[in-house]
Amino acid sequence: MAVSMKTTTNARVQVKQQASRNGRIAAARPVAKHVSLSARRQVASGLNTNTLAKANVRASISSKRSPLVVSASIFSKKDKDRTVIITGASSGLGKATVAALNNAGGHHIVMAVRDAAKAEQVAQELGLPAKSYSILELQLDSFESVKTFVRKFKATGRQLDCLCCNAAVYLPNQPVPTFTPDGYEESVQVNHLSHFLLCRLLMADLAKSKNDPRMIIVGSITGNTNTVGGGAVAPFANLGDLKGLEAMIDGEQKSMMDGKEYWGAKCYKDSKLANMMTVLQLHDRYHEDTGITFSSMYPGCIAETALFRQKRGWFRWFFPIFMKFVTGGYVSQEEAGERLAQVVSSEDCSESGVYWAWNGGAKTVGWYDFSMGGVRGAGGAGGKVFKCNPSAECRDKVLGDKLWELSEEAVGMT
Ligand code: NDP
Ligand code: PMR
Repeated sequence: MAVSMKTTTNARVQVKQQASRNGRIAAARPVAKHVSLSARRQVASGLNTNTLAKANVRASISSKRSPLVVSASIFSKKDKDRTVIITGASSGLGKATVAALNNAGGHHIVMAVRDAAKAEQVAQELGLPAKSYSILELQLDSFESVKTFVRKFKATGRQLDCLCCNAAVYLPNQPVPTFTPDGYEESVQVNHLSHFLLCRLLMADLAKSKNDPRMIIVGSITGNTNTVGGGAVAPFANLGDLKGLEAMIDGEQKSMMDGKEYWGAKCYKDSKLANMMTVLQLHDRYHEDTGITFSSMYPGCIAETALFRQKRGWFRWFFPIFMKFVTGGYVSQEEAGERLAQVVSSEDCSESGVYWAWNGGAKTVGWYDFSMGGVRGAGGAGGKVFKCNPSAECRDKVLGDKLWELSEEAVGMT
């Protein structure tokens, strides 16, 4: 059922509805994944009112070390508390960012998570004061869940000051793709499409903020092919002509946005490229009218997070060592959290349309300088924030427009 690029939106929607009616998507695509996802959903319980007792103990991240980059002083220009939504706040970079913002003070954090019970545990572990956070369920493999999340957030009456799209999945070790109930390959929807929808649905609210509104989508060096990390290690991020995404919208059994054969690692890198391209599009389309600061960032290689859960044991053991002592790209979770917190609220990162990275690393922790002066292998520990140059593909406006339009179609905004 090939439909050309010129197919009208209505025709495309009809094709997709027909495909769903035929049960083709549901029947042909693996269902096991969905069973476990829905089981997880039963645990998650929507808006958490923080009724659990406050833990007196400050967790390791907030107490064992003093803030390195983020200190209360960098937020001193803010006139009142900022409300920040962070997706994937229950693990890795998201969790460390919550800790850093809590350290700095002056933030109410909305933890947008797939597992509310896990997030509550994290909040307890970090010793978050009860009024400084709330927990809202967000299943990024479902557009309906994104819409419900937005409705529930709006119902809280809070003025949004920053949306931080951080959650992601990396599925390098599976022979076949997993598909969401909406019919998209999992990393395409979780990492890119659902965040795209979230950004669009919260744009008007964010634009009302008088407290330095910001919208962030976390990118990565591995989606940026003008770097050693992204341009020298296959597979390389590349969206081709987006025929695969177009086919997915038409209800076809495609898993890669470029339309090629499934390769889990490439799906992730492509999704990161899409994240960074989306930020440039958001900046071009909305910055002038809304005053919102749109940013992407590469936090460094946070080699010990659960992102690598599909990798084998030896890789998870060796990867941090390799990143520390060979490439110099390693950064601890704590420091990565401070970096993202910087993009959330620091004056250092108030320019819009920028892909931020941190200079340093190889010279300070490695035996060989892969960093090529900061740009190519950028992201090691101890660095200073700088504006990183996105790849030519990332800056390709024609491709960016096409990605934007197809993403709108995919999430049902046309
Ligand atoms: P983690 O796996 O620790 O965190 C990912 C988060 O996403 C988790 O909180 C997870 O929830 C959440 N998540 C996953 N699937 C869904 C879903 N379907 N619905 C809702 N939430 C979901 O990885 P990292 O902290 O390393 O990754 C965070 C960000 O940093 C990502 O955008 C990643 O691309 C980026 N990044 C990471 C690098 C690294 O070296 N680790 C390098 C460059 C960028 P749960 O807690 O329930 O598992
Ligand atoms: Mg990569 C400066 C060199 C550099 C940097 C900054 C990264 C970042 N990596 C670099 C180099 C290399 N890596 C080299 C030379 C190799 C070959 C040995 C290599 C391999 C490698 C693997 C197998 N690297 C990886 C993997 C993964 O599975 C990770 C991945 O691609 O996830 C998508 C990964 C990463 N390297 C990075 C970063 C940041 C990652 C983590 C993933 C991410 O982008 O979020």
